[in-house]
Formats: sequence, C-alpha cells, structure tokens
Amino acid sequence: MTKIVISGTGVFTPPHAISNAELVDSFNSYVRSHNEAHAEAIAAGEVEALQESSAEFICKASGIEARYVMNKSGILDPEIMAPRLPQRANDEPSYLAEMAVAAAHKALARANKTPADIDAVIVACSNLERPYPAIAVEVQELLGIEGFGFDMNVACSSATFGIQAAADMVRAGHARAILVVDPEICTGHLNFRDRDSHFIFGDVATAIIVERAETCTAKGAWEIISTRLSTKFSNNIRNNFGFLNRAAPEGIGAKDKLFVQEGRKVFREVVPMVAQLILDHLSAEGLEPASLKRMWLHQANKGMNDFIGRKVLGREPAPMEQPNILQEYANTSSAGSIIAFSKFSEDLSEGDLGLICSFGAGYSAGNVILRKQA
Ligand code: CO8
Repeated sequence: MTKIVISGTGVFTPPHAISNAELVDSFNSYVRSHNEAHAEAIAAGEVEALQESSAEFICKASGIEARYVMNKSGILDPEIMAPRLPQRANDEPSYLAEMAVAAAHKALARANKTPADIDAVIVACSNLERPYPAIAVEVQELLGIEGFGFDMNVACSSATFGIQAAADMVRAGHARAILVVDPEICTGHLNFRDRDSHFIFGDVATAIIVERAETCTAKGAWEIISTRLSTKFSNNIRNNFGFLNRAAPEGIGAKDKLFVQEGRKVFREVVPMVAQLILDHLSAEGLEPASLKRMWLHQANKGMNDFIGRKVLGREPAPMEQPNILQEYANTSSAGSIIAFSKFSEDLSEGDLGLICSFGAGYSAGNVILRKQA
C-alpha cells in the first residue's frame, strides 16, 4: 500500500492573550452590576442572583490558565463580553482564511513544499465564518493553489477527520499533496456571560501537509500508519446557531445560539469512549499501548487527558508522554491536538510511534497512529 506521511505542521497563534485573572475580573464586574441592577427583584425572589467566577476553580477544574484571542478588548469589556471583529469587505481576506494562510505558510516551509506542490485544501474546523463560498476555496486563492478545496465540520474532531480524508484522497491518487487547516475563532461562539463555560475556549489556527512518502523531502516526517474515526449522537455539546434562525425570529439571540454543554456528562461519557477507541484501534493494528512514545490528545481538560492516559497505558502517564498545551491555549477545538503534535514531536526518533486523538461534539472521536521517519 502507498505510504502516506504528514510532512509539515504549522501553528498561527493570535497576538493577544487573556489570563484567567483578567477574564474572571471582567466576568465578576458583569455579575456585580447585574446583581446591583436587579437588587430588588433578587431580594423579592423574582430574579436569581448571579454568582462570581474564580480563577482557582478554572485552573483546578480544567487545567486552563490562559487563552489567545483574536480580539481582547471586546471580550474583557463587561458591557460587551464578545470579540469585536469588524466585518471584512468581500475583497478582503476573511478572518478564518487569513489565520489559515498564516499557519499554512509555516507548514509548507516545514514540509519543503510550495503552493505549486499542493493539489487540494481542506478547511476542517468547528465554526465557519460563512456558509459559502467555502473558506477552503478562498485559502486556495490566497495561496495560489490549483485543484480543489472544501470545508468540513466535525467540531473538535475536525482535524483528525480531515487528516483521514486527505490521506485517503492522496492514496487514491486524487491529489499529490493536501493542505489541511484548522482555523478556530472559538471565542466568536462562546457565551462569556455563562459562568460554567466562559473560560473554556481560545482562538488559533493549525495546518498540516499530507503527501505520499515518495514525494516527501522533509526530514522527520510522520508516516500515517492507520486512522480510525467514530461518532455517536449526543446533545450534551450543542449550538443551535444556523441559517433557519431567521425563520424562528423569537429565538434569535437566545443562549442556545452559542456554545452550550453539560460539562460533567461530557467528561463522564467521552473519557471511556475515547480510551476504548484507542485501545481497540491499537489492538486491531497489533500494537501494544506501551509501544506508543507519545499521545497528542485533544485539549479540552487536563483531568480528562489524565484519565484517558491512565486507561490506555494502565499506569500514570509521564507528562511528556501526553503533553498538554491547554494551560496556555485553553480549548481550541479541532486545533488542540495538532498544536500539541506540532510543538512536541520533533524530539522523537526515527521509528517512534505516536497517536493524535481528538474528541468532542457529536460526539465525535478520531485517531491517527503515526511512525516517525528518518
Ligand atoms: N467559577 C467558580 N465556580 C464554578 C464555576 C466558575 N466559573 N463554574 C462552575 N462552578 C461551580 C459550580 O457551580 C459547581 O458548584 P456546586 O458543586 O456547589 O454545585 C462546581 O463549581 C462544579 O461545577 P461543574 O460540575 O460544572 O464543574 P466540573 O468539575 O465538571 O468542571 C468543566 C467543568 C471544566 C467544564 C468540565 O466539566 C469539563 O471540562 N468537561 C468536559 C468538557 C469537554 O470536553 N467539552 C468538549 C467541548 S469542546 C467541543 O466539542 C467543540 C465544540 C465546538 C467548539 C465551539 C467553540 C465555541
């Protein structure tokens, strides 16, 4: 069978960071002014008082300490509590395309490739800036790539689903090399007034190049040994924003048109599902969990990753066996496991095995088993 490799990766990190303390300060100002404004109704039991958030809780419950964002001032302004990104004119690059291109340049450089070597672009992410034209076709245009492009959304698992799609298409001969990009402006759909989730997400873009081993000239590429995807319907992570909202105007602006989740249920249900998916996949490939040198797991919650690591390895994983980046980036949806892979894979040696694993809304989960090349 034709050998397929990931020959380059790139990460675009937005210029602004927000610490937990800054985010909590803004949230708590909002809570205090809300409670003051509704003091009488709260005293009469007609309105429930809002509770303050805490930086200690956020760090303890999730492992998140900070996040990068495309716009800081709007998010931290207690009167706004949302990013402010003015609408771009049609002849300007869209935000997602611009971020994707920045990550793509880095991945192309690492892969020793130019746009002329790429035949397709897949934009795989959770929140697309518009329904059409596809962001991928715009990325193609901005980079000068011939061929074709399309967008796809499998929430936090978009990147691994995109990698499998790209690997299959390259193997089948539909493209020589494919650029898979995961631009995520998660803050656009995060409810910064919701205490349970206001701290969860950040913004970023990642890119990878998938090609045949025989065309790869980059040192230290990663052979894609095998991929496995799984989905199981759940309403526990949901967003009802969509094109039919205008057909039901009474719901426009309601909380369910932003990210909503039952965090506890997600934690409880997804951890065993993902651990089993990894164990079954390794077993089907005749691989022992102990043969994995590294796991680049989805970056939603440190406790979740610790659980999955323990279940897969049957012991306490060492921190570098499954590096986390969520303390710095928070949850960046589809991009999280790719940031971890991009930042923590160069030190491994030829022949080492690793696994990228994503999981999230859907539910959806995806594995990519990799072997380091010379
Ligand atoms: N500050 C202080 N206290 C708080 C806060 C806060 N901010 N929030 C909640 N509390 C309190 C609660 O009131 C509760 O108090 P009590 O015990 O008195 O009732 C206590 O803390 C515990 O609350 P929870 O049970 O809610 O807290 P958890 O320990 O479960 O932690 C987490 C919450 C961190 C959300 C955790 O459940 C978690 O991480 N779960 C997994 C979530 C997950 O993996 N989600 C994946 C979503 S990502 C995805 O699929 C992509 C979707 C598309 C992206 C869209 C971009 C916007």
